[in-house]
Amino acid sequence: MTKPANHTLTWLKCLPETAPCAAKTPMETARAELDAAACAPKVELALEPSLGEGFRLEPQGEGYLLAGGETGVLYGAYRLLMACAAGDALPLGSHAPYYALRMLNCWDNADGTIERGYSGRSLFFEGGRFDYDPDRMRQLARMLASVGMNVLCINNVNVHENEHQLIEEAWLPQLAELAALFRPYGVRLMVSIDYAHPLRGGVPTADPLDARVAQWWKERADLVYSYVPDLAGFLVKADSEHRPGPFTYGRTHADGANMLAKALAPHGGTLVWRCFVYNCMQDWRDTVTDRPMAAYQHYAYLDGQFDGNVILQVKNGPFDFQVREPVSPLFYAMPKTNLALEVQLAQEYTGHQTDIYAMPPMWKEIFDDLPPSRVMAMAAVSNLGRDENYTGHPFAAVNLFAYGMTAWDPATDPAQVIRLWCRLTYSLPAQQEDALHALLMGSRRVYEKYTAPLGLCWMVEPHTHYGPSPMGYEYALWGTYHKANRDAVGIDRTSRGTGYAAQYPAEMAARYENRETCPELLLLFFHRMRYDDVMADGRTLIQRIYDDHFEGCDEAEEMARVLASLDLPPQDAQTAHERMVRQLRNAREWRDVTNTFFYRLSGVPDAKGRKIYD
Ligand code: GCV
Repeated sequence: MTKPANHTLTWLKCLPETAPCAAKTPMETARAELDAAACAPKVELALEPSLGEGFRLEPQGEGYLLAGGETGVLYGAYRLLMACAAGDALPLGSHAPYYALRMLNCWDNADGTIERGYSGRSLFFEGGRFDYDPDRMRQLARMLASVGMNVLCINNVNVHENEHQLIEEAWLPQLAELAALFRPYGVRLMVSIDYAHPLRGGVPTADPLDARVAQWWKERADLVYSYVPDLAGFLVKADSEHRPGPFTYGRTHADGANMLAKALAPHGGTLVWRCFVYNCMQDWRDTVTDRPMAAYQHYAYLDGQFDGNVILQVKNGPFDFQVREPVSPLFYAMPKTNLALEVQLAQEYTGHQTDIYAMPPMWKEIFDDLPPSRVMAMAAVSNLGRDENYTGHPFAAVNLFAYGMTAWDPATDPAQVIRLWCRLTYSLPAQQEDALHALLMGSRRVYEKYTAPLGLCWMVEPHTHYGPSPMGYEYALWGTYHKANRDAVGIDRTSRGTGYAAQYPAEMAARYENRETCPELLLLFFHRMRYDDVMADGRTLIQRIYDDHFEGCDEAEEMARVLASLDLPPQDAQTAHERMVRQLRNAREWRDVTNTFFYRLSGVPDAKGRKIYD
């Protein structure tokens, strides 16, 4: 394969340019990183297995003692080096990750494409086979370990023909080679599997309660683990968007997940089962089915029925990674089940890594509503690809960085983590660093303002999900409707409507039910409102929609001015500027299409007399 001339290092600029390649264990990697770093103080390492993934840093003589389990020491070394580079206080004291599994899910296909990928082709595959640059893999492993990620799922949850081979004899030696590159960084691989794989292996059914199916998976797991003994486990998308699953056999998802989990259990593997299950063939005339209710309906009643090594992976919101959604009600409904929170770094609905969209403030809102203790693991859909800078837009790396830090500690402050990324990535004068920081902190809200209003969702260009299309999903099969007419817009999801709000605990349900207490930015998620309904600040809904769209677009233009004032490295500056031109085009298109759409329906002019096309 062709190697890019130079692998831009984003926040790894704070480390020596080359990743250690001779180290065999995380402890050896930690030693090599510390020895190679110019700025590192004298550090003695001590292995204390009882600390596991945690570490303790304390002064010792003229230097420091860094004690930890194998990977704990490595995490400690990275935190220490990052603190040195940023000029921050060293992370003295004891530290341990909040979640045991901190996963990155790549949606990479063996043909080299990436589903919803916006930073080039796959880092792992090309032309229907493995194809990677080992140096780049080490750099990637280092990126993940430096912020505490410990599981990398390398293939798409939509498993196609070729990817079946990942757990077949032909590819297992190569999977083992790849795993060996990540092992010294404490990163374990995971693979997405096809629930119906036994059908290809001569078993006439994939019924989870059929002994032949369970036996097939047991033998398959034994085989896979003979090559990769520390594989983290399998990731499964079943009965979702045309993927096969237990429903075909009249079985529940507990039946399916537990059968697979039993095959993994002897090897210490985890079965991660996604809960993104809904009817993607809905008739828009059907007014009873309300898509956000689906996950709860499919899973809540199964609480307590899953094996100990099953984790149900739930998207943060009940729809699908929209700009603003409430937290999925499933998180409150399954106290006896292991749950993982799934977020999406790939900017599928949030600007394709063209528009700037820093996610930490959004994740903070999720954790404000969802106590971190409700979940036991975190997963993020990757935004990585073969582009030289890994993430397409150089600023999109902030999301990868912050995700790792947040999965390590959900109390991570968005402002601080964004500040740290800015500082480690760019050595900007203080004023410019402040400007970049403010730009990133505000970027999500800007994007939100110029796209669909107040939690309405889905006014995007179908399939690509970039750019406005107010009617794009209105008569489609996906269960994503806003039902705008000349008087009103939105679906009533209260007890007077679909009843979705009742899936939440009583206090939250009551908050959402009532228009006065419903968070303003979610009003159109929960309520159908008339354009002349008056908002808390006295504006009508229609005026609020117009104002947000004009403001969002103006703010994007201000972002462009700020960007132009920053002394970024030439390559990053060029990429960011090119993308900003497209972001501005996008913002204007969203503003005009959305405002015109509502103006044509409502006939209400803008109270401030700004240009709305008719
Ligand atoms: C991997 C959405 C995306 C799909 C994705 C799916 C999922 O529907 O558009 O590309 O498929 O989510 O999360 O499984």
